[in-house]
Amino acid sequence: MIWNPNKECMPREQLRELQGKRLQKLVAYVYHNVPFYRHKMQEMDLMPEDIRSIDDIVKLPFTTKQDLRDNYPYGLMAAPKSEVVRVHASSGTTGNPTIVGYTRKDLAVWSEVMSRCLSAYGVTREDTFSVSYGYGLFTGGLGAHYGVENLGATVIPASTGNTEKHVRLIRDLHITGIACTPSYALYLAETVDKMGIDKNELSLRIGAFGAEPWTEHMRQEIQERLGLKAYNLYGLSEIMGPGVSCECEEQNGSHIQEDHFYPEIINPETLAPLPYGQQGELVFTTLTKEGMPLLRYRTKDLTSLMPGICPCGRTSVRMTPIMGRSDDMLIIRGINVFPSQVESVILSMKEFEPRYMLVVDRVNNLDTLQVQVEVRRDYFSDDIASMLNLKKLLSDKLKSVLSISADVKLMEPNSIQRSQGKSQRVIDKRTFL
Ligand code: ADP
Ligand code: K
Ligand code: ZN
Repeated sequence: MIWNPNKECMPREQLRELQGKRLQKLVAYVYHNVPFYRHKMQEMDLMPEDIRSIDDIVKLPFTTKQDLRDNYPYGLMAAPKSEVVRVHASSGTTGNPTIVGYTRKDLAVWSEVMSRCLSAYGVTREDTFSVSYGYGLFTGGLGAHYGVENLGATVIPASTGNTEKHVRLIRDLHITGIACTPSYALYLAETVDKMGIDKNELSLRIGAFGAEPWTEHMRQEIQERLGLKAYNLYGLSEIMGPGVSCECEEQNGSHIQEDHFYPEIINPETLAPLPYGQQGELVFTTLTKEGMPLLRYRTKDLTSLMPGICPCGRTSVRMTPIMGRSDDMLIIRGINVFPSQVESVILSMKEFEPRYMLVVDRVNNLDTLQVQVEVRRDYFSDDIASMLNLKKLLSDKLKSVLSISADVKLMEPNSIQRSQGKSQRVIDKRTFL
């Protein structure tokens, strides 16, 4: 079912006209309300009137994650405080998280695009849908939650954790749909097995999976083990949260909600725009956002836009699965982790050499993070109790900075391999392709 055929199936020329109008309005809005953008445009000798159609978008300045950090917390907010009704945050490298703010209208748009995604997966008002993204500052939980409610299905705000209880709820409440990370879906499948429950006792039929890259192979495995159809759900907090793009029944690329989020692909080195079909960095302009609108936000996600119209009837452009990222950000159990976060914790403790290695793996379908770090000679000892203490101290600090737990492995001085050229600090044993 198509939730909003007027917008989702709009003829392309009409859509581009709408995007152009919305862009003009947006540029005037940020020029007057966000000093950061006004100054950038003035530096480029650009006035809002210079933007006449969507094609003029290439004249506008880019926005980066660093810009969000530099303007922490509210510097990029365009709406007055009285209009902002919700704030979300995602973790940052240096302790400054990036903050995003939403007006009432932004939340309505978010629910709308999430409902479009759920409809595309085949969710109806008859479904009982469990949201197992984390609820809280992350956008996953609440974002999916209000989309389900807005559609009229019954939402079960399960969040993450307490997986056995969740499995019982899935069985007893006849839950038919679930939104979570693909790795959590596999963990759920394992728990189902461990509890001795047959997948045929469950009524699951639809899964909305995202927040981290996943493969076709993983899709097959999740589908097989949970007895449902697994769909991709993509989004990022800076642009909105989950619902920026989603697969339809064709499962051939994810439709971008283009009337709200205008996508471009650029060469991440030269910043030159690339045509449909070519892989590069995905960039979004939030055409309708009021709280914290962004011009040409560089997502760091590598993908391509697909030429051609989808047989499902939607005219919005599709993106291919995310191939990776152009920066060093790792996604572990759906949470963004930068090696530099680990580094800053290690460097803050006198007991350690600035020598460390992050080993990321997937064990029993769940991401694991091991942090290997060299203990300074003066602090290294055979006393097990003191070593265990040190290990715990570092684990606790890492947990509070990363929001996920890491397995700390203390290493003898000089035991971590020195690299020849560019130092390699991450070994990611997971394969996404
Ligand atoms: P959230 O809090 O919703 O996880 P973040 O802003 O913390 O949002 O993370 C967004 C990033 O997560 C994206 O830029 C992308 O790298 C990754 N991501 C989200 N959805 C998907 C998906 N379906 N496939 C691959 N990567 C995804
Ligand atoms: K994420
Ligand atoms: Zn389609």
